[in-house]
Amino acid sequence: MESGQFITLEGGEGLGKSTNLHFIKSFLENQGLSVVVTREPGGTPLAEQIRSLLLEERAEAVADKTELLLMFSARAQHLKEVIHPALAQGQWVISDRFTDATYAYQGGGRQMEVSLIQQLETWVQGLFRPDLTFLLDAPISVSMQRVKERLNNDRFEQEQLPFFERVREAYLVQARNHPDRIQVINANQSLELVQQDMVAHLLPLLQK
Ligand code: Z5A
Repeated sequence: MESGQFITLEGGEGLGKSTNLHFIKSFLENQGLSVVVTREPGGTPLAEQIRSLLLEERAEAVADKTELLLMFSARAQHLKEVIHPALAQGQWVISDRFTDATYAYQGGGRQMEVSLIQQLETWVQGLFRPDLTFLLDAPISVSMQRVKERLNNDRFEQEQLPFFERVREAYLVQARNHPDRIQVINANQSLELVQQDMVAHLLPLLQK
């Protein structure tokens, strides 16, 4: 019987997932909770190897189906080794991305069939879903501005504007389909206001 809570952070590149992951961790630890932070793809030694396979630039084109299956392979390992054991011990788990990213990037960005993703989600996760998801949302221009100074762009960051527009729209569709779980946060405001919004959604979870 799982007793911790599972929180995920989602959104386009550079919108503050990593920054706010650390804020949420400190906030929860100050409430006396034990917190595990992790990320997808990745989170275990094997899943981190899969992450490298997925993100590295390579001469061979990666087939969309290969990419989708690798995302779920890494997720299966992550769930078994990290997420489920931590929750079972009463720890709270915060993940930088989870399955909503698959709907956004593989479903929206790569335009793969959503029903395929739904089938894999059910197969790999059963009924398991995050308790709370923060979707950091802003116009693509904001995201581009924040990441433009990076020297090494990964395989996803080399995509063109229409890809990122589709990713954003697919994330917003997920939020409309799961309004109780996914909280859309305006990432185009000061960090202070972003974090105020997050706290407002974390407080009810603490009362559960
Ligand atoms: N992927 C996928 O395709 N399918 C899947 O199922 C999964 C993932 C799980 C790796 O993700 C890639 O995997 C990702 C999707 C794909 N593709 N890409 N690209 P990642 O999460 O590791 O990589 P990322 O999206 O590029 O994350 P990021 O660039 O590290 O962004 P971030 O964590 O959201 O942002 P940040 O580092 O916290 O902030 C960026 C900068 O903005 C930093 O200088 C901050 O100080 C600043 N910042 C943040 N918030 C603000 C505000 N509010 N105001 C001003 N400045 C701010």
